[in-house]
Amino acid sequence: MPIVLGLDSSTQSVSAVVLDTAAGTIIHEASVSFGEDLPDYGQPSGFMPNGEDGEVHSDPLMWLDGLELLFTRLAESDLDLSQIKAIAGSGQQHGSVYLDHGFADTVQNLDPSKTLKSQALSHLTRQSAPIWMDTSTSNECAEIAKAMGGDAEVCRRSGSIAIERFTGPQIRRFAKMSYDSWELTGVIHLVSSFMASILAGQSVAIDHGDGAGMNLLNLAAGDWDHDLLEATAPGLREKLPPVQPSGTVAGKLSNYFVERFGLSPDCEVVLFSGDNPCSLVGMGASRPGKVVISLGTSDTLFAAMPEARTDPRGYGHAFGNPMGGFMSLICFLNGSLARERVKDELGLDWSDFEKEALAATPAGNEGRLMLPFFGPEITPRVESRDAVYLGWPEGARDPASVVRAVLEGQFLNMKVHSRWLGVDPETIYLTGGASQNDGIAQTVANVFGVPVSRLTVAGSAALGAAMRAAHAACGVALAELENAYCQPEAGSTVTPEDGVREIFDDLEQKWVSALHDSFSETNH
Ligand code: XUL
Repeated sequence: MPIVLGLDSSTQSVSAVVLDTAAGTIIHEASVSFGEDLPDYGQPSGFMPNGEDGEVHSDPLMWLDGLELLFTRLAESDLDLSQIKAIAGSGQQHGSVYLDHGFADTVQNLDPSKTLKSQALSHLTRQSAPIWMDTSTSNECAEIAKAMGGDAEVCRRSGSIAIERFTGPQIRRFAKMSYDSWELTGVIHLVSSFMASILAGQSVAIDHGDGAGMNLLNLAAGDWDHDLLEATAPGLREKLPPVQPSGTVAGKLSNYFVERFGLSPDCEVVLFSGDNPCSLVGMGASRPGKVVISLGTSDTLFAAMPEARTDPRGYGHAFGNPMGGFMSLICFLNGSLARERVKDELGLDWSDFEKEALAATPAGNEGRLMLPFFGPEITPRVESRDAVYLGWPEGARDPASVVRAVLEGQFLNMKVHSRWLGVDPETIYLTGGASQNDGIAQTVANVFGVPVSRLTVAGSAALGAAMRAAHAACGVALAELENAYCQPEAGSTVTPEDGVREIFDDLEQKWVSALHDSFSETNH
């Protein structure tokens, strides 16, 4: 059985995992951090700081430089890259790249003696790519909803109400604000399909998993929705790649990677998907039954669904499940950046964060609570500029209780805003950078009142991508891959502490009242 490569082009880094599916092992992992490895771009967290009006953009050329550096590192390792039979990937969702009509030709004829960046540069009709953290498109969301006869209709067709970070509203804003550049645009790619196009040496399709995060795909039809396209921007149909099932083999690897890094000309490229759909696969959760919480730049909660169910309040989304059917997803913007802010403000390092702070305070924080929204939040939809602290004596916010409060506040928020799924999980599967932290896992178990399990691999998006490559291009059975790669780490399961259920039932009520008292949630 074959050796396959999974890539993950995420907000802060681009990373790789290589699987030997015959041995059932991970044989290599590598990563490039945009902030640390490519500091000249001035994007320490992978996006341009200080965007105006809620804009958050990244430089797509930085992603290409990152991809190239990643392959350089892979080629310098002791791996024989010519053994890789298939590649698939994952991309941060919703981000969009705007390219001219010449891109398709250039990508088919990439010159191995030049960098990717130098060849893509002149084809960008928009120099930067809006990413999922962008909240600048409230007007466009309202306009799309109005044209469609209301948000309920947008949700019924696309699986989500019109959402600021989703690609359709972002496209509309670009078409409105920069019509000349819009007219020059020949193709709009998602991060996933852009990276896949570079690898496959052709402008490839968008997959059902990531395509559903655009407010443009008709979920039931599995194709672009004519009315949503019309409501979004003029001439949009001609600028979108086709949509295809996630398991589609796009073609052979571009000669660029063969010549430059020694990969095989027979290596196949499978369509990339979004990071959450890929994580669903990497967590062994692509068949219904498991609920996953992923702790990353954003935190997400997701589960496979046999049918597309939508959130009546508009907070959750239905996406395509790369293995067929659908998945639900709820995204929380104030994820690891909020946790890091607390950690930095209090001058802690990660071990303090976990051990001292949580050990020094009781579950439930003696009723002290935080609404942990250090910036705008999308679930719930609040325009916050700082966290709200309740229950501390004046001027006496000790660091330990603040640490506990940010974690309990984040997980209470997840619990409250995932009820619409109607799923009572028996176990929660935790992934993402912060999931390795025992204190954080314990807090999730306490707040949700169920055991928390962790898998051996932290990067479930790259793993899921690699599993998709093995399944789609090499015919390896999903069950076999799940047996090998998606088992809980021995001894890693954390169960709720005794007697915490009542404490958190009580705290949840207080937390919900505090939310209503402090913010009027804005919904369009
Ligand atoms: C999901 C979302 C984020 C990004 C992070 O809707 O916006 O989880 O996918 O990369």
